[in-house]
Amino acid sequence: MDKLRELFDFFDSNSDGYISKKELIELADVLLNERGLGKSSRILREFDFNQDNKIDFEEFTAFARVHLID
Ligand SMILES: [Ca+2]
Ligand SMILES: [Ca+2]
Repeated sequence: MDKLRELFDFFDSNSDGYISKKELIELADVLLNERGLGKSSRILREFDFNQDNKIDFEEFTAFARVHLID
């Protein structure tokens, strides 16, 4: 799962260990080809399990399992 870690770090541009809503916009754009706040809000609603309004690595893994791995 090293690839996921790399991907996570890539989108965690300020390296605080979380993918914030702002960073999610970039992620949705690059990985899902969908622009805008709406998509990042949807990802947050779906995968922000502990509801701290950002995506940690564990939540990102769940996201990747659904959206990135066929
Ligand atoms: Ca971050
Ligand atoms: Ca979270």
